[in-house]
Amino acid sequence: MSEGELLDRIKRLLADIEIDKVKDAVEEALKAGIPAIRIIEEGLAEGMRIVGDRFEKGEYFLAELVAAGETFKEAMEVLRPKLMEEGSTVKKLGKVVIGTVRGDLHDIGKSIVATMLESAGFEVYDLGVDVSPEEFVRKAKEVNADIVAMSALLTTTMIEMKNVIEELKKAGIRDKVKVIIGGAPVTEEFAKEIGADAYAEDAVKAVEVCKRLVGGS
Ligand code: B12
Repeated sequence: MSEGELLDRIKRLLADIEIDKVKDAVEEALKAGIPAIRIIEEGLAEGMRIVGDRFEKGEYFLAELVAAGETFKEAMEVLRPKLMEEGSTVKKLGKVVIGTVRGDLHDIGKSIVATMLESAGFEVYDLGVDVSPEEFVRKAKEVNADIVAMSALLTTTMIEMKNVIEELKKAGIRDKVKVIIGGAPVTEEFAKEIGADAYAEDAVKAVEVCKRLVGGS
């Protein structure tokens, strides 16, 4: 099978919730020499997009969302060490506090961004999901963060990003940290509107933008 066919197969298997076959297909793609980040972005994430669309159309239900989420996470266990190998961990670029905002439990994309930043040389503090503005601020202060990175997948929780920025202002550290936001419903315009410093649409761009934010490239 060609690289394109292998990636397409992963996409299709995840989209069709063929859970048992996804991990094997991922391992096969790795054996074929496809970089982990391409397997994630062009295989798994594409498949996940289809799952989301089918859910929206009423063709899939919550059970399918859960199964696809779990499968993605299992595949990430195989891919995470490879992602770390593919990055350069030589110099420390800066400290990033990352989390999914309050009320939001989606963590797959956020965790990919966290792993990519770590493999690129950032020191990453991952606060997990459902993170309150106070928790973001507490951690940013504690570790003297350079960047606060927030993820939201629900239109209803995007507003929490603004609350975190307000909390950073209240704590008097807004000018000491850069704020980057992301997640499927988030846009560049929204970032501007709430006063964030940056937005990135995927994990590869997130690394580029974070390097720029700390003056690294
Ligand atoms: C898997 C999934 C779930 C899983 C999550 C499992 C987990 N551990 O994360 C479960 C089943 C738990 C779930 C629950 C729900 N979900 Co859901 N879910 C999804 C789904 C299908 C995929 C999300 C995903 O993981 N994508 C794959 C990753 C790789 O992509 P990503 O998250 O977008 O991340 C990339 C970029 O966005 C970016 N990025 C992400 N974070 C960050 C952060 C920074 C700083 C930067 C720079 C970049 C960045 O980089 C990532 C990598 O490239 C989406 C559909 C979709 N199209 O997004 C719906 C979706 C987000 N869910 C939805 C809904 C409605 C729900 C529920 C309310 C369902 C329900 N009735 O209970 C609950 C809410 C629970 C909660 N309180 O959070 C809706 C949201 C609609 C809306 N407009 O708000 C969606 C869009 C589905 C749909 N089309 O209707 N869900």
